[in-house]
Amino acid sequence: MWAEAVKVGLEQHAKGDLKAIQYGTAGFRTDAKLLDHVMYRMGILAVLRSKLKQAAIGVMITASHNQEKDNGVKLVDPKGEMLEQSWEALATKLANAKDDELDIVLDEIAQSQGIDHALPSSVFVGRDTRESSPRLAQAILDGIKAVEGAVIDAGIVSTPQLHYLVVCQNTHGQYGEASAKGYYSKISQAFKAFRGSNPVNGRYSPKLMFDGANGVGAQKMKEFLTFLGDSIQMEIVNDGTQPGDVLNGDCGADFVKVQQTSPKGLEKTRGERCVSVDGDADRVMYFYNDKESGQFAMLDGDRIATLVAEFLKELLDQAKVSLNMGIVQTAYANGSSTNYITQKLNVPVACVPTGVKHLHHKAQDFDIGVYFEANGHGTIVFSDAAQAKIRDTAASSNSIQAQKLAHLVDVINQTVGDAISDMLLVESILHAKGWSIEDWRKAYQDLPNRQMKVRVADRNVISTTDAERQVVTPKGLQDEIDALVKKFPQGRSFVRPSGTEDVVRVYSESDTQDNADQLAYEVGLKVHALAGGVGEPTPKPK
Ligand code: 16G
Ligand code: MG
Repeated sequence: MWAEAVKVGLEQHAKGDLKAIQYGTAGFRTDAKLLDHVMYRMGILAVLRSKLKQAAIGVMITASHNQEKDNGVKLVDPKGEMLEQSWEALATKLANAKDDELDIVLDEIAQSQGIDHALPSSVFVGRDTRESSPRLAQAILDGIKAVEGAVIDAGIVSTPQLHYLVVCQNTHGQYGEASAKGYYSKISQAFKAFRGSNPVNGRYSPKLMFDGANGVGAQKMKEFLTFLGDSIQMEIVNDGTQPGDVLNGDCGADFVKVQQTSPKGLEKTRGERCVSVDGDADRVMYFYNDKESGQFAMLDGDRIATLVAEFLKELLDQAKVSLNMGIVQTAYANGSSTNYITQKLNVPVACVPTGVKHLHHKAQDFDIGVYFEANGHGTIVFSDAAQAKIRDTAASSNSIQAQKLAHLVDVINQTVGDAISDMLLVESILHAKGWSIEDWRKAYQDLPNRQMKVRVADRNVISTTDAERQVVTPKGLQDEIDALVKKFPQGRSFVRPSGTEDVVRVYSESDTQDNADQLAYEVGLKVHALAGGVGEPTPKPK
């Protein structure tokens, strides 16, 4: 049956002799010019997955914080999770099948998975604002159509909105209404109910600056504001409407995090609370420039995790609701944040490999799992029992704290990290505490750190263990790193192959910025020497 079904689409969306591509941490991601056939095939695969799961599946077209010329695609599983790992391999196999063998590979997948073609399917397709996205969305729709799948074209949405739609659909509206309006209404109502009528409290002011990375986040934030009314006063910059605006160009959450500096348009702010989101609005970064000195200060995913966990803990205690809570981080979490969590908050903390799927999965071990990557991706997941307990307590007691908790649960997009929902969560907490952004930052002092890339011939020669904190191969590299780390006060460093770019990443922290830079540099040299470095090593820090 496949040969006939895919015939028309194959002519239009041929792979030809394009080179192989791999389903990585966040799906397929590369130059948009190389993705047409991949999209067509992922449309087909999404239909198969939907038939297998008898549930709606999501397909999101985005390359997140990558440059405008790139694009990508990721599949969203029925409960909003990232595509199951065993299917990543099937996706890779299907994407790389020769054109004239596509029908055979499809047949193999369908057979091995026991897929019943007679069953119905439903696929939500969303896309970001990239110029290539409409064309690539069409290739996906063609794939879905080829195998007679049912499609819901969500148009331009943020990645977290697409996850939300899938979950709403699959819970038959229990999680919320499966529409953009449903998303805005649910979150904004909960936000307003939590906050009450006065948008000002103590040193908290509802004014903030929003950097939309010239992407979908800016568009969606504007739509959101019509629901939020005057509960927030926001100025949006980098909204993608001005000539010369470039997606993620010197702006956005990734730029702010990696460069440790203000994005375009917000360099001159003084004291204002600023927020950056990334190209598909699933990461958020807070920052400000000091009122007097102009010094830049950033509050990243680690800060959000500690703020949220501490606040939830207080509310749970006050509401006398007993639930276990844990925080999930990756090796990129600043050492100071981990110390703060274990020593001050007394909350269990787990470390997992980079990538949302690992964090999300681990967070489900707790009644309340707070997970954040330092890069600003994260959310909070509540078990069904935890939600029921919070709602029952809110309904049956006069505890204002329990009611507040119930509202907060609805501010949070539990389906995946969501920059805008996370931002509203942070705003809720700062408001409740009457805190300025400086107050928030006082909790602990970040250790200076540095991230760096090293180009190597094959990044897969590096393998790691212990949640990426230890190198296994190449042999000897870990001993070298250990020896270097010992030379630096409060030194820590690890290296890992990137899942999204053809590089090895180096991370270091130490007592001063100079030391962190020097440690990263020296570790980078070792990687270059022992792992097949290409070109010149990174120059010595100034
Ligand atoms: C992807 C991941 C993100 C991770 C990043 C690391 C998802 C949806 N996204 O963007 O969680 O932090 O990759 O990139 O899993 P790297 O492997 O290139 O360092
Ligand atoms: Mg993103």
